[in-house]
Amino acid sequence: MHASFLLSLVASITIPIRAHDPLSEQHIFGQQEATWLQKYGPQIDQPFSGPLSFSHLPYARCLELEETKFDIAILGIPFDTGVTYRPGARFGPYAIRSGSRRQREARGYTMAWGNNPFAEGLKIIDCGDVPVNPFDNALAIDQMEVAYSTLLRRPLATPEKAKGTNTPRIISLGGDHTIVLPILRALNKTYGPVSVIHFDAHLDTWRSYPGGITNQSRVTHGTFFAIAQEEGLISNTSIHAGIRCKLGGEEDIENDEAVGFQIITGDDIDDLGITEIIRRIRKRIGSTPVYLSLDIDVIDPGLAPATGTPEAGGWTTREVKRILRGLAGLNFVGADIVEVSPAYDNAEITGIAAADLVHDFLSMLLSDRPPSPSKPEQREEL
Ligand SMILES: [Mn+2]
Repeated sequence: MHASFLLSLVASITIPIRAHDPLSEQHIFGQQEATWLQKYGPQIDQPFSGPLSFSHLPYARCLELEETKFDIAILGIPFDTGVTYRPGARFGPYAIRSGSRRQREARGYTMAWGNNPFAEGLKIIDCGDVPVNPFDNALAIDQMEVAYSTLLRRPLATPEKAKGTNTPRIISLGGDHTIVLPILRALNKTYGPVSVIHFDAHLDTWRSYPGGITNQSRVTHGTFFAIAQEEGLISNTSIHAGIRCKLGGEEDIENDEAVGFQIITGDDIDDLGITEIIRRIRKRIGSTPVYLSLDIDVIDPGLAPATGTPEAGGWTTREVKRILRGLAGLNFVGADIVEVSPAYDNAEITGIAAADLVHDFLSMLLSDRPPSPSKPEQREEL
């Protein structure tokens, strides 16, 4: 076919653009003198653009700006000098925020929860990172406690929606697991001893790291729960979920019980199932004030490789998400996700999983009860 014939054919089927149509390309591209605002309106942040805050939430340096109020704060705690194996979790808050970029209020609704945590009328903001000292752990731990206490004492932004509490809640982005010791110290001043729901491959209740002969060297990401128990920060009603690490022996389990924990193992996901795991956690916690701590290494390294002490044979991200849905309605005083160490990540797998779990934390904190697990009438139609 001759080229000129093709061109004339294309021309004949093109719909003519009308110059007076405000949506016509001729009209839009013809406005050479218009400013961006006149021509295109607000400078929106797209999922892949804009400054980095969790899920594009408003960002404020809350520790410094003492008038800043919120109901739920996202707080980065980039501390990683308490690890026993791979370092790097100081970049966890950055990785989780980066993994959250496709989450935002306009796309915050999930079928699983039946809610959009960003559209419930509560003020949720990203309070930035605690400037922890990377050279002196004693100093860093005090900085973390002071930061957390400072935010806990902040008045709520919308107390009328608070359902009986005057205390804001903080979702911390670690950092290695050591950050939970100063967090529990801060929570203790407001709530007294709390229960802990602890998702992790490891117990984190060891009394000390071998060779640690000074008091400060006892404070690690594997010992903080034992120290918290010695300080009276946690009640004897805590529970682990997902445990599968190798131990020194049965004495570790006896010690764990003395620290106040029951154990749900990694294998229990097959032997008990998700529904029974949820039932056991809820029974253990009851109505006590409870802190949720999720070590990303509870998830299988195939699905969350970027962590400091990976353990094979873990839970899937989906299984953890389903258990979290079953915990809504417990008396949560705060939550964290820790041990994301993005130098070991591939294609942001771990950062995206962690960000998604934080979205679940928000839905969980805002729900009075677990969402209905299924809609049978709809399922029958499928
Ligand atoms: Mn841990």
